[in-house]
Amino acid sequence: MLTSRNIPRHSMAIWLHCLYLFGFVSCLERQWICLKTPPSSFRELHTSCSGSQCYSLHLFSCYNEDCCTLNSYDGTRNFTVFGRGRNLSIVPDIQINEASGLAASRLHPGVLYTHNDSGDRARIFALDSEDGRMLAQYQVLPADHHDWEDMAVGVCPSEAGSCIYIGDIGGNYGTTGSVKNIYVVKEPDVISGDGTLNLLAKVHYNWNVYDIETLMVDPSGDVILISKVQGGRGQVGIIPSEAFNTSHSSYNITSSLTLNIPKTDNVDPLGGDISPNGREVVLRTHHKIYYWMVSNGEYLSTLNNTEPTEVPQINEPQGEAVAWDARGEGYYTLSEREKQPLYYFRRLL
Ligand SMILES: *[C@@H]1O[C@H](CO)[C@@H](O)[C@H](O)[C@H]1NC(C)=O
Ligand SMILES: *[C@@H]1O[C@H](CO)[C@@H](O)[C@H](O)[C@H]1NC(C)=O
Ligand SMILES: *[C@@H]1O[C@H](CO)[C@@H](O)[C@H](O)[C@H]1NC(C)=O
Ligand SMILES: *[C@@H]1O[C@H](CO)[C@@H](O)[C@H](O)[C@H]1NC(C)=O
Ligand SMILES: *[C@@H]1O[C@H](CO)[C@@H](O)[C@H](O)[C@H]1NC(C)=O
Ligand SMILES: CC(=O)N[C@H]1CO[C@H](CO)[C@@H](O)[C@@H]1O
Repeated sequence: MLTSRNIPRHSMAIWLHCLYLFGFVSCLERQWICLKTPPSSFRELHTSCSGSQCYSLHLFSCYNEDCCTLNSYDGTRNFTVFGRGRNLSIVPDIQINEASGLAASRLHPGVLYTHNDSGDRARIFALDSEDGRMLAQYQVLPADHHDWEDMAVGVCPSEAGSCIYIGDIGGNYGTTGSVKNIYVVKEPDVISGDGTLNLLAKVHYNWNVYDIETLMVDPSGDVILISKVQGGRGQVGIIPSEAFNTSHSSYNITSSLTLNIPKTDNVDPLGGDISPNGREVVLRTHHKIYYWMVSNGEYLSTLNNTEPTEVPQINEPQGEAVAWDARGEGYYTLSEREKQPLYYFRRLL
């Protein structure tokens, strides 16, 4: 909302076509105008009203506005400017009490998928991204759930369509580390009730790392895994899309590169996601979210030799999940434990 609660940060002017009702502002048309000189604070420059509809020119700093998106901009775009996170809602269903992965549907606008950490059955949940409500749950068949730690949505490996990739990749599997399986199912046609998703492909990978909590899928269907290590500088490995060619494929990851993030005080990273257009990566550790811009699909080398930009995050009790929205305009985070808030960080420029 356009209130003085907006913390001044980025200078711009905005034309709004707004409806003022009972003290709330709802903005219909919006157009950004870039300014050369920063305004000192939020200021309403001009407003003209007819009935309950108003057009106003505001000078303000867009930090956490709720109702306005970018329509045009003068060219010098900084992709790494995201708003302070917004608590969209808590996820009310108590079955979702250890959400360790999160991914946005590419088929069903406004739907997010999640799953519990180790201890649950082989199932995923579909959530409403606006109010966190559980819309449906799906059993994945045949599949086991030892320690599912991340999921991603991307192109299917062998056929057209949008698929969900689920990683049984965590280190909570007995004394031997992870079971090292990746399951692929097609996105459900319908989001409702209790359903089943049949396995489209499964890869068992061999890789000499113990624990993984980050699984990402790029636009070609290649799967990128990052191991979780003390200090956070895990290994980045890749399983090519072609490896998902039978229901019991196996693949050996024989080379990997070291993740380039500032050293953390924990065992990191905890989750990541590639944007739908493949050009951006977000990755979370215990206390930070990092962002990379990636060109030409060079994920491994970029994650190895480019320093990331830190982007906003909100401390969560046990946050492991991060996911781009289906249009790549922002990212969500969700924490483990019951009734956690779903946060959304929207790109501002
Ligand atoms: C883009 O924005 C980020 C975050 O605000 C900032 O750290 C970075 O320096 C900016 N880059 C450019 C080129 O202005
Ligand atoms: C998030 O918002 C919900 C209401 O939608 C509220 O119940 C909850 O307390 C909020 N949580 C935090 C941590 O702000
Ligand atoms: C499946 O892909 C793997 C890895 O690319 C390859 O070695 C294997 O020959 C393929 N199998 C089939 C049946 O295509
Ligand atoms: C993969 O590694 C296993 C041992 O971990 C080995 O038995 C197998 O031959 C390897 N497969 C390929 C294609 O290199
Ligand atoms: C890139 O990976 C290599 C090989 O693992 C490693 O030696 C190097 O330190 C990494 N570079 C960075 C900046 O992390
Ligand atoms: C309802 C349910 O099965 N929830 C599970 C979600 O995952 C956590 C984490 O391991 C389990 O403890 C819950 O039982």
